[in-house]
Amino acid sequence: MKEIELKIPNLGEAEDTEIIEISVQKGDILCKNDPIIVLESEKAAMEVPSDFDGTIKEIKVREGDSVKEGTVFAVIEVEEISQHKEVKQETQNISDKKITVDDKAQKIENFSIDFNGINAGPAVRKIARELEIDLKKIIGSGKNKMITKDDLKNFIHSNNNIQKIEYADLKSLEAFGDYEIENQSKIRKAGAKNLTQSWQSIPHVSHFEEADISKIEKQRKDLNKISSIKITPLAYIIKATSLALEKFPLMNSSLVDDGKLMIKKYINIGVAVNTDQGLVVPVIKNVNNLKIGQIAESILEISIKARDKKLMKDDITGSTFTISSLGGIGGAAFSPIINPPEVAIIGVSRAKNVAKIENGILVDSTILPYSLSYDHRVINGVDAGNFMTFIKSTIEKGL
Ligand code: CAO
Repeated sequence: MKEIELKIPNLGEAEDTEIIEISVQKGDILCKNDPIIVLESEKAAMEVPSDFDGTIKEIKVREGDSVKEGTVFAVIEVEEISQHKEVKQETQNISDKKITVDDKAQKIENFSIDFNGINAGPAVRKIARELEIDLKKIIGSGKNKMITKDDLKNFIHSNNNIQKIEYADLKSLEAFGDYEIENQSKIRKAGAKNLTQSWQSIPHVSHFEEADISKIEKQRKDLNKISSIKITPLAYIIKATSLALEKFPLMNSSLVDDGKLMIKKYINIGVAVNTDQGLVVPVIKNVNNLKIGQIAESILEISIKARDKKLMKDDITGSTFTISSLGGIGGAAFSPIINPPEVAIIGVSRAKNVAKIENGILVDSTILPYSLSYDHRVINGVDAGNFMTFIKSTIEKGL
């Protein structure tokens, strides 16, 4: 038998990752891919599974510990690898060593760049975290646009009005009755911070519209009779939105650097999914190439992954536009908050059955209310009106 140390894998966003659950204990017999711990970063919760069949000999971490790539979190006892495999492993190690020097140089070069493309050293990141400053807003003056301490200081001086999230004072509320205190998950806390920042820094306008979905409802119900997965109205809304984003690329853009407009030539739609840990926004990539059934499949897949804490970095990054649907729950209308660096978001409410007069005849119709919140620095009312009207006519024609 042989003991192997299990280490935290590359998480892409290794900073500030916390263990929220340890799923095994000493003596547990595991199969390869059985979950061992659950990590939570600011963007998602994810399971770290076992790479081996074996028995847990030791757990080296506790719930609540912060960890990063390489941290040893457990020791597992596995069957000795055969000699043939060891020789192969040795050869592999030698060839690995050949690339070590170059690899190290590469790592040093990339050390301060995270997956968001922010180039800053640990000290600058620490101060930024403490002061809740979004480093994405600072243009670095160092090599490879590295953000220096001076860049950070200058940003702080010129943004004296940065507002922090406001919290009520617990003491002042204690006198009025019994209560209990609940800790908030990292995802909820990060969500609160991002939403506050978005609301405070982007001039939001909301535009409301309704579409008659009677035609697509009939098609959807017919499809559901033969489809192995449930198709909801959301799949149609995502499809219509992707067509509208192709026609109105301004909606598929970001304000970057010192105010330039980056218009993206790919359409990746983030879908807000409600989970026990809070709201997460997994992304359906290149939606415009997908058919309704494939979109429905993707919605199902990402929501299962989100709720099972299986989302990886690639699942939650790269969205160009977001849709938040409360259609399964209820409500007449709402104005969603933009998910930066995007410039607009659609909110979908619950469809209702109404009697409508069509060519002088009273007909049963299903009407879907939906809304668009947009960044008024980039989009004006006419753009928003055209975009929403296009979605309406696309849906009403039938997809
Ligand atoms: N109007 C009427 N009915 C609707 C509807 C709409 N706009 N949208 C969905 N429905 C129906 C579905 O057809 C389904 O009906 P049946 O149970 O009869 O088949 C039911 O409502 C439940 O749908 P769903 O919510 O499971 O599926 P979805 O594809 O509409 O949504 C998902 C998937 C992942 C987006 C959703 O489950 C979710 O998490 N929504 C919450 C998102 C959220 O919190 N947004 C708020 C962010 S702002 O803080």
